[in-house]
Amino acid sequence: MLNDPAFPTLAAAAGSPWASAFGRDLMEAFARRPRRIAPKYFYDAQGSRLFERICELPEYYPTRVERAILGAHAGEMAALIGPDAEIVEFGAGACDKVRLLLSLLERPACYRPVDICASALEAACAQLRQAYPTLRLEPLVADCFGDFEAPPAHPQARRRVGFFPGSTLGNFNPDEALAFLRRACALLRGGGLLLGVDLVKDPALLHAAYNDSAGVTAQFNLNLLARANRELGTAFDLSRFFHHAYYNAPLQRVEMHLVSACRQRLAVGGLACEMDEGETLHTENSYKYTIDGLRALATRAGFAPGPVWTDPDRLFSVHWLPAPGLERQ
Ligand code: AVI
Repeated sequence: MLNDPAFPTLAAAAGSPWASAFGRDLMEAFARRPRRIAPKYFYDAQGSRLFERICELPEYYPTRVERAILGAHAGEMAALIGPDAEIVEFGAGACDKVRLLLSLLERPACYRPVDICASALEAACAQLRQAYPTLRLEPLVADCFGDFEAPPAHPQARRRVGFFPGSTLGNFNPDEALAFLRRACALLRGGGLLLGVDLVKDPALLHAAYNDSAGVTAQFNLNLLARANRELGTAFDLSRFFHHAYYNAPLQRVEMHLVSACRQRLAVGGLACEMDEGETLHTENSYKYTIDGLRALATRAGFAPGPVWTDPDRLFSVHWLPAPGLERQ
């Protein structure tokens, strides 16, 4: 699109903030209809803080329930991970759930948290260093969901194990989820993946989780425009947009949108455009899986289906997915 002669004004000069990935993707989002942008742009420092607050909300059950599952079964999980493992956490954020495992692992070779947000990763690693002074910590600032080049396996590691909690897999569409799992399977050959995935459930519970009464999810969603104002110099008037989240049952996903409260003219980089009243910028999908559906997807990606743990209400699931291949001696 950016090279499309029909949109000559979309090109941004090198060095301009509009030449950044966020700048280019935001321009592209407004240049076509329906308007949508990838949810990874929620996570600047402010968005990461808001997401941490979401995780503590009473309505947002995934964090609480996944934590309870990990806490109840960490011993079994650590035994499956085995000794001398390199742990790679995808989209590690605050690196807090891994703590439930770390102290139970046998001689972990190293812990490699990967996250796109440098400030969140730095803060998390400073705390981890205090709590686990002997742990070899090798953080990596990278978009592990894009063209992620994994560093070579740690020389002392017998196997590499992925940790991907929080149902972030649900933020990919099914093709992206399959592609991510295929890449992870190749990266983790001889080891495995410990994966947390949110389950299909009563839509009322989903609605409450993404429309919390304190309005934090709304702030998180609107932060995307606030971030554009900060980083790209746009002049989005946040009072002219509102948060909308609903469960799209046929597609098994919660959709988040920013809805234009009125007809408005917008300048997005070199692009002048309009948004009609009620028109939306689609900011996130959060797919929900059945246990069988997730196992079928993981199997297509090359993993073997392993044990699955869930809570008594079957709200959330954690899967151990072995990645076939030889482990190092
Ligand atoms: C990070 N991700 C799994 C969250 C989710 O539930 O899809 C992001 C989120 N969006 C709104 N609330 C939380």
